[in-house]
Amino acid sequence: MFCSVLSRLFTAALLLATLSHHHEDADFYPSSKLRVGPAQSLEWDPNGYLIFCPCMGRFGNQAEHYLGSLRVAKEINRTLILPPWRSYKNIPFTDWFKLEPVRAYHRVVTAHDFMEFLAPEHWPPEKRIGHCWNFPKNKCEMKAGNPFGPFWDELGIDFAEEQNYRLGNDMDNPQVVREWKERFPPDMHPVVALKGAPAKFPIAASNRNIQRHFIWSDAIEREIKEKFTAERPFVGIHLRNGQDWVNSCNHAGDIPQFFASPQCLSSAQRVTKDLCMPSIEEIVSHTREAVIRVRAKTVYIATDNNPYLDELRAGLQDFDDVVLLHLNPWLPQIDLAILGRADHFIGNCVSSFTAFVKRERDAQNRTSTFWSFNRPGDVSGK
Ligand SMILES: Nc1nc2c(ncn2[C@@H]2O[C@H](COP(=O)(O)OP(=O)(O)O)[C@@H](O)[C@H]2O)c(=O)[nH]1
Ligand SMILES: [Mg+2]
Repeated sequence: MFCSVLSRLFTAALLLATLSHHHEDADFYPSSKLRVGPAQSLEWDPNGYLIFCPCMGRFGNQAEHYLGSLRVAKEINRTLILPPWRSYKNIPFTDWFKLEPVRAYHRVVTAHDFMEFLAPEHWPPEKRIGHCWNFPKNKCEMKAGNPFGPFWDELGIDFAEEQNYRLGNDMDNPQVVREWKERFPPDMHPVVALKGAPAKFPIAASNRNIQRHFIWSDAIEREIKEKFTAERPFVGIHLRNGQDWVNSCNHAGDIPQFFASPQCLSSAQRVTKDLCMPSIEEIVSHTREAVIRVRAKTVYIATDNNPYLDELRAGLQDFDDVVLLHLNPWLPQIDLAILGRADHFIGNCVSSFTAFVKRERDAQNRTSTFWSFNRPGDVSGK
């Protein structure tokens, strides 16, 4: 029995070896293919546009800002120019997500289409105003430093002028919405370009369900179909434990809120170190419980650092037909998309990477639990 687990692990390790090398971007990114015109003719929106730089943090943080900004655009009735995601370079929105489902929420146009088809006539260089929150108290400098400079540079945008704005981001408050409209009338400000997202991190609870409009692109679907061939049912687990996380969690004891923690904690509860950094005993026993509950054939392990393969193998050795799979994909979005479709998901309540998966699963009515917080039995029948 142990041998069979070993051989399966060996297969998983082989998979790991073949999948973790970095592809040439051109193999994957649809945007690197020949560009074609927009799917529909682009008409200028007299209600104006909004664009921001998703310049804070990595994907999980950016996604929360993105959802919040979509809500702002909808409330102030401007078309959202979908900014590229910011990694080591700009990644067009449509490389990772479909456009049409977002359109079902609100009017949007990709930044590339906007710059190619609308900006030359309607937003010429001399009219490009950048807006910073609470400037001039702080310096504005729309393009100072990384990622700000490269983000706008890659879109071909320089600013002729910089202006101050000081508005709230609570879109549940009609007064805040009114103030936005007063500050930015569309005839004076056809395009509002913001240095940062007009949204909270962590995401406002009322904006979480906007995630149902984020559907993985065909390119991501193809990658998954090719690479994730494990047997179902499967349990997906997210182990956030890189050095940056270990350092952060040292500050996480007995505080009311930390990063994405409101996704599981009420304001009356407190963050604990275990919530941020679960023990190996918790990881093993929680995973075991999920395996039993969904009768899993596979445990899919996603992590930024240590997959704890040895510990999980030892802890699950009595389940002789359960395969541990750790693909370590070159693109974190592959992990996100796979975790999204697990039969049960266990994540880290403090992590915004987990939060992305949790929101997607909630939209699909799939069960999720958090390390050191709850157990599969608590969320059954959902
Ligand atoms: N491939 C992969 N990358 C991860 C995983 N967890 C974290 N990362 C990487 O670490 C980053 C963490 O930053 P962020 O997304 O802001 O989430 P947070 O820091 O956990 O709130 C991610 O964007 C990924 O680049 C994982 O399970 N798989
Ligand atoms: Mg982060």
